Amino acid sequence: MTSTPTSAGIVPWPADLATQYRELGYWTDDLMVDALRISALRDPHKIALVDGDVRLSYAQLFERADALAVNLRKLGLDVDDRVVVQLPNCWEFVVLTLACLRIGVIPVMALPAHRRHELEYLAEHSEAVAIIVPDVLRDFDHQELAEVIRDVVPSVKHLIILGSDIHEGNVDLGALCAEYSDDLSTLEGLQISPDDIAVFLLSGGTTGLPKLIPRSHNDYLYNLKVTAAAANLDAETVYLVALPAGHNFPLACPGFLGTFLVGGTVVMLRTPEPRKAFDAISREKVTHTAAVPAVVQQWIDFEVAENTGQLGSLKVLQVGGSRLVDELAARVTPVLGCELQQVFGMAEGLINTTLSGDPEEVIIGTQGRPVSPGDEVRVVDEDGNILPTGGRGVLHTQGPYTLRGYYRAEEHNKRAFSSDGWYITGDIVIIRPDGNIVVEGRDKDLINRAGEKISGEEVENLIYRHPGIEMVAAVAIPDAKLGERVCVYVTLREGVHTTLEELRDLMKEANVAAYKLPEVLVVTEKMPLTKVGKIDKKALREDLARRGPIAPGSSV
Ligand code: OOB
Repeated sequence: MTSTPTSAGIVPWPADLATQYRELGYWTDDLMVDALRISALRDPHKIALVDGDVRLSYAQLFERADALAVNLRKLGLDVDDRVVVQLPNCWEFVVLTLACLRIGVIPVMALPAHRRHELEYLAEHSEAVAIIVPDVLRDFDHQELAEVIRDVVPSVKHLIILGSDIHEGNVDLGALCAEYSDDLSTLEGLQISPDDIAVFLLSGGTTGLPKLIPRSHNDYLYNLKVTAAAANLDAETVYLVALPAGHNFPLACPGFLGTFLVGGTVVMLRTPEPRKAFDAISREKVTHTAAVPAVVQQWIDFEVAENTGQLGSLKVLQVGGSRLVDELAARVTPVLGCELQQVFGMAEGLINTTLSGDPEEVIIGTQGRPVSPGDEVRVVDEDGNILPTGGRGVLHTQGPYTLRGYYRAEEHNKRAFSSDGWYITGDIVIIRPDGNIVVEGRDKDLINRAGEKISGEEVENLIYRHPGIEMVAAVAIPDAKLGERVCVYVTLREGVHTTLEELRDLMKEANVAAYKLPEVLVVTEKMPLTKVGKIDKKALREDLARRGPIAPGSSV
């Protein structure tokens, strides 16, 4: 691979695989935005993007993206600069993504719930030159937080704010999208290679803070193509973005970018809350959308209770992010009247899906199979042996759109990848003889709360700040609504007491995303330890199972 500006800290694909991916046509050496622009040129008057009353044709969408790109260049942003993006689902998010792709600026896709703890680290680790956030959202002052971060992270030069209350010295994102210029010369001749990084996604992260996942133009464009084909997207598709748009799933699997690739229409909605989502689906005649199992549960309950009949246009509901239990899977088509597509994916790359036309038993009982013939998967036992078909173990993968290493994470990469460079997913699976994968559990220190991934270690590090805590372990407690919640086990120093509230307050003071706060506390006399002296989380999970249901908010 040639040395490109982003190559520092990036692990490239081995040369032989890269050659193979090109020969097989997976990598086309196109830039993402050039591929997307073809849809715009095909039918410029077609509606590309809907956000409430805002309706943008393809021509208007790309005009705004160009305007923003020119204005970002004017601000001084250059190829390979990184910007931390934390925006709600809105048309500006889409315009910004396209503008960044156009000028080789790399968005770091933060999540709406992230707070100082996460954002400061992301800005620092990516050496971001700008932070792009709303002024105030859901009573939280994002602009103020961005100012705090700018003051402590030297690389951050610009705060670009969405909203009406923009402080002096900060830049108005709305104005940057609206100030057109006929002079697009600053967009010409930029040195962007298709092997360069197009976006940084965030890993769920099993150790401490989230890792940055570099996605190149070649790999991510291919990701769009294969997932769009697997979901049967075409120019008639109306795709609803209801999950946070910076997540790989609604962003690119196929998500809003995949919908543009085929010339469809994207509808942005700020929340998957059933009443709003159902109204949007019926108003815009949405055909495809993506949800996590916790949202599916809400939608099914809502439809059963209200009998809305609003989902007549919906053809495909993609469900992924965490395991969809078979009982819920079986209710999707009867209650919501659409096809179910299970999606077992990861921001790191590999996407598996069931396909339309699969037997019902496959759609309900499996998480599907890899979307690309270039995806390689294997199942490995505890001793590192590759198991024969049907064996239960950890899934390893490599392929044309699966990363070879996290960004600037040399030590972590040694553990997250096998010696031959395959990504160790940490998911415990069975691959059936027909190729479909069933996710049975996981072998990674992570809590999956309604699709949001929480690192056990990160929670523990924060709770260890409490001087009275002797030992702490964060584990998943099963939950009917969200799949899992965070439970912490603690042992205390002599004479110390603590409460769930106190530990939650401690984490709030550390300014972490609220979804990471523990919801159940178990105070115990003694932590179970493994032979090597580490806390035995398997024993803790068994202990939780023995205790039976514990309501969220409880201490026991
Ligand atoms: C998606 O991506 P991430 O990066 O937030 O999380 C990946 C992890 C997987 O390794 C697995 O542990 C879990 O989330 N997961 C599932 C699942 N889909 C994801 N576990 C069981 N069943 C499923 N269907 O979550 C993601 C990215 C792209 C598309 C869809 C989901």
